[in-house]
Amino acid sequence: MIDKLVECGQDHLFANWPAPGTDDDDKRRFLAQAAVCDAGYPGGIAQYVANAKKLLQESKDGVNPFEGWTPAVPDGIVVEYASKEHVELEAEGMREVGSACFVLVAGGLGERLGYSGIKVELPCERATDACYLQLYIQSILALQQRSAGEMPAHRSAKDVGVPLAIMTSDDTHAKTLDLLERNDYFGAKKEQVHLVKQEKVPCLVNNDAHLAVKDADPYALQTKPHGHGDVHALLHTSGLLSKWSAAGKKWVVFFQDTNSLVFRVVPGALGVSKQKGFVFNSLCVPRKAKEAIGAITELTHTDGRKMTVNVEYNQLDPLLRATINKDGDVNNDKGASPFPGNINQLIVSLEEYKTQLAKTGGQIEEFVNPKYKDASKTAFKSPTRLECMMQDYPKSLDASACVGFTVFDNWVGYSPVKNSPADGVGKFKGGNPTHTATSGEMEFYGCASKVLELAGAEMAAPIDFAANDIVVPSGPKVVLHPSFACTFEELKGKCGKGLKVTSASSALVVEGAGVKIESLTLDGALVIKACPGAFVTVKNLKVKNKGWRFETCGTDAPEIDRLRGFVIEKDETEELVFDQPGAYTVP
Ligand code: UGB
Repeated sequence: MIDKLVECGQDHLFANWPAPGTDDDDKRRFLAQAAVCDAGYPGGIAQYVANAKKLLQESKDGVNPFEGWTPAVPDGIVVEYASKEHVELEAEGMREVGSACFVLVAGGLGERLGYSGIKVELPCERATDACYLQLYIQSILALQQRSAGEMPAHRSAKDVGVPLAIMTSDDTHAKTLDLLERNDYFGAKKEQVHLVKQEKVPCLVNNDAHLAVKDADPYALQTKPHGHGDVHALLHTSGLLSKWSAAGKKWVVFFQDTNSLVFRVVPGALGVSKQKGFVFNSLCVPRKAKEAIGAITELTHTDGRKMTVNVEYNQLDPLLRATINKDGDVNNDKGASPFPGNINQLIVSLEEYKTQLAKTGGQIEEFVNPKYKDASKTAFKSPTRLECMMQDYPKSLDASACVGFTVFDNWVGYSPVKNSPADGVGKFKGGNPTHTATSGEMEFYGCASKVLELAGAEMAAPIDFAANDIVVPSGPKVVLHPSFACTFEELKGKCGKGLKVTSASSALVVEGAGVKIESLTLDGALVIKACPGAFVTVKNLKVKNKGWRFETCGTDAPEIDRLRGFVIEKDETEELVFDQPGAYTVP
């Protein structure tokens, strides 16, 4: 390890080492850490240092990564939720879902949110308190259950159904594993869930890519996360892709740690991938100018090359200013950026993906973002590191590869929880989505309510609700458990016309594939739960009770409540629980 480091110009690391016999255990500890970094990076530390020197030089020289490229608004597939086209796409997607594998990237610390735990353990709503990981796993299990007849024909007895891989990091691994173990994997088989851990990369102190040691410990390298792009190399090196391919799987669906709506759009988007033959399909939503989501952009080079890729939010403005719009990243007359926003829900075709990764080892184009002390660009304010992003995968593909994107509306596809209450206030004042725990919870209910409305239900209109100094629309608090319905058509067959929710303060929770609501008038709180095998028809039911109150809470409340700024007081709830299989009619 010492030879390796010296060969790539890291002599400084050993300059102050005392003579043999002194600090030997610390020296071994240092080399063990270096060996982990070496093994965790494709090509090892020497390759990392070589890549870093090149990128740091380019950064110093002010090389524009988009030199020669001109952006344009790309054409994609725009899907209107609940339209005839969408219903057909969902049907197509559901035929594919048994051949899908899911990958959750959850190695990020979520510094912007300021939560002390891991993001996937946060409840996405307080009505049932289901956390993100629970919602995701139960959504996958619901899809798996619907697709039982569509599983690859040659699957082996060992096949555990629709698999989920979770990329963790040192910051999130132990807590993620603990969350799964404590909750019995939320109903999934243990062998169905695979944890792959990304390693951090060494920090760099100068343009020669000298590695940094910690101020307080000269025998420890300073390291930082390398970005979500690591997921590709990890899926390759862990052998998961080969395993999934051997099990007859065809698609890999990537998603992020806190988007409670993602599974509403997965079946339709999978249908698009299948129908269009996309080897790479990014899910998008309309984007507001300057919103912190990447922009899908068509780039054309002066030499004739063309590609449709994500341009990250911090790069879009300078690129537009330097090329087609002196005002940069601004809204059009419809109040939106003309470029669709990448929500990093990606669907790739497994065979092509596996073949491509076998060629590249999963290496993704990297970037470096040093903060210089002064114009000489020789010293950094603090050590920097190389980073990579998972959405940059198509940059490694041939121009002939069938790469596309699918746009859904924000209300149905995208509601992340990324920002602290304080940052949320700034975004709210600027007229932008806040992406806070407050908006995340209300948008989750709002989406379910709107889907019911599209299915024919009469839902009370939302009213304004203020918490944590932001105002969000708050209609009926609807939670449709993943087991209830996977597609719009399935949902419409179970609930729609005949449902009337008369007050915005009402709450409706429905769990179980066997529930069917033929006619119900609700003014208050109603929870219906049916176990597998219980078929419950709700007919001519009227529920009126005191229901639930959403009350704002103070800064002395527990952290999870403080993040959203409110608590639920459940004054009165009608509960219909069916825990034995059978056929029931209510009342
Ligand atoms: N993540 C990891 O697993 N490992 C890491 O090292 C870093 C992150 P952020 P970001 O949809 O809202 C992305 O930090 O990077 C996981 C896209 O780049 O929440 O600012 C982490 O746990 C952007 O184009 O997002 O922006 C989380 O699940 C846009 O799509 C995920 O990676 C934006 O997300 C994203 O990490 C968005």
